[in-house]
Amino acid sequence: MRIRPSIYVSFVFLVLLAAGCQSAPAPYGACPTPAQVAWQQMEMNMFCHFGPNTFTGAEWGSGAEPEDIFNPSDLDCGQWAATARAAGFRGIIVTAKHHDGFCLWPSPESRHTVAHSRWRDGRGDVLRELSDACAAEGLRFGIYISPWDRNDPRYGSPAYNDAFVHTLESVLDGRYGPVFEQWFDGACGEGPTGRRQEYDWPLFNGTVARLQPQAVIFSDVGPGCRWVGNERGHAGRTNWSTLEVEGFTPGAGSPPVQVLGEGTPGASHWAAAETDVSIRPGWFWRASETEKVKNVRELMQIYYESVGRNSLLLLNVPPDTCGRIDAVDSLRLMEFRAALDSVFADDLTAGATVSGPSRGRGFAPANVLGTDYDRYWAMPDGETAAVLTLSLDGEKTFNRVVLQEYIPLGQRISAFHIEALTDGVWREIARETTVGYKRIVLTEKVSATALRVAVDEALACPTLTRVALYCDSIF
Ligand code: FUL
Repeated sequence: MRIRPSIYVSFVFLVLLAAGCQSAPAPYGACPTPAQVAWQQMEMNMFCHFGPNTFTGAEWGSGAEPEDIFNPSDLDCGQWAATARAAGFRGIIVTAKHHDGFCLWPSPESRHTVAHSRWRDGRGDVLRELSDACAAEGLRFGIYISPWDRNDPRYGSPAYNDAFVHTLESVLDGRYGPVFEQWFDGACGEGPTGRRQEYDWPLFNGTVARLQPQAVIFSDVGPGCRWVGNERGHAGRTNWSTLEVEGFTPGAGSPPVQVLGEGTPGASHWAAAETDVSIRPGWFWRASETEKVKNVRELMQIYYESVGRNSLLLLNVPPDTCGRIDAVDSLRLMEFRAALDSVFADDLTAGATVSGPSRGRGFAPANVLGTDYDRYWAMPDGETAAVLTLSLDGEKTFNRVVLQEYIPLGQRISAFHIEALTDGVWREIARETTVGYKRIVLTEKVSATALRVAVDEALACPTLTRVALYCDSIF
């Protein structure tokens, strides 16, 4: 006997209903692609500014530097990658070509490259060594290529856009393996002819998408992820991963920096914020700035205000003239790692129980405990406020509350507050707006036996995949 599909669907629905199982909420608004979710889960990556500026001390090279100026005495990309991995970074992005136009690989499109330098008799290739080193350390490999080029004589004419595509092709065609992020700087200054370029962004983005479809493309306005709007290391306290991009372009045509820092609620495009900041005052290594390497307190603050505010952190740690990460920077990174490990060692929700409303079986409040990202709590459709109560396993002292939404279904929560139960009295300890992939709420030190997480407003029924409590006694 053939069962009609509609009867079959109704039957399955009735069985699920009888079992009390609910379906997942429908995705809300703009949602991240699986590649964007995987990118956000990296949380911290290392940025490496390296090139002629490392040897001249300039921040923006003129493009007229002789190729021979690039001559690292002891390039050791294995040391960059080992340092990055030990510090807890998940990937490295290198300035393959900065504004001076010098290419760290033998680009066939240019004469201003490692192949025309005396370094390793013109046979060196930083991208080859770094991509191999990243693969060996289990790190993902990313590329910064500046469209602004102060060396290329074609810059300022339509021919440059085609040349730039060939430049991209010679890096992204797979010869250096998979690239997880393509970083496009919005800067658009004058080239050697004194002219500015009209960038063909659809052509550039299309080239990356064609050659490395999984790569997340960074620019002021995405399409993969967006600039956070400052280089000081903090995202907006309110931070939506959605952004209105209609009518905007990278660079001079980008949205105001405050919008970049906060995103746009309910907008039609997903472009989460990336916070790029340097461990040193400048982007490139300089002996004179070694004493100004940021201290652990500053790095922790940057962490809380980037990763802890629904942003990815891209921390620049520039290699020196030897071609190695400076020992001072490396030591600081290890101290930073040790601090993170000590703060986040013990989740004080261990042994807690959670009560509250939910969508039903499969989406229970208890799903906010534990680290399985794909098990989450959710409310029924149309219900946009709810309170979860955590009964802690005895009295716990904490000052960091970590919340995480299940972003594959979109970012939803727009207002929440937290209360703590101390000596039988409930007291509000935080009132904030967005959560997103990860929110670390900084509170005063609280000793409590129970916690209420109240979602006050959401754009659609809220989800939470994690509530965790920690005590930071250092900062
Ligand atoms: C900026 C550039 O002008 C800086 O030199 C640096 O590369 C920074 C990450 O982006 O736009």
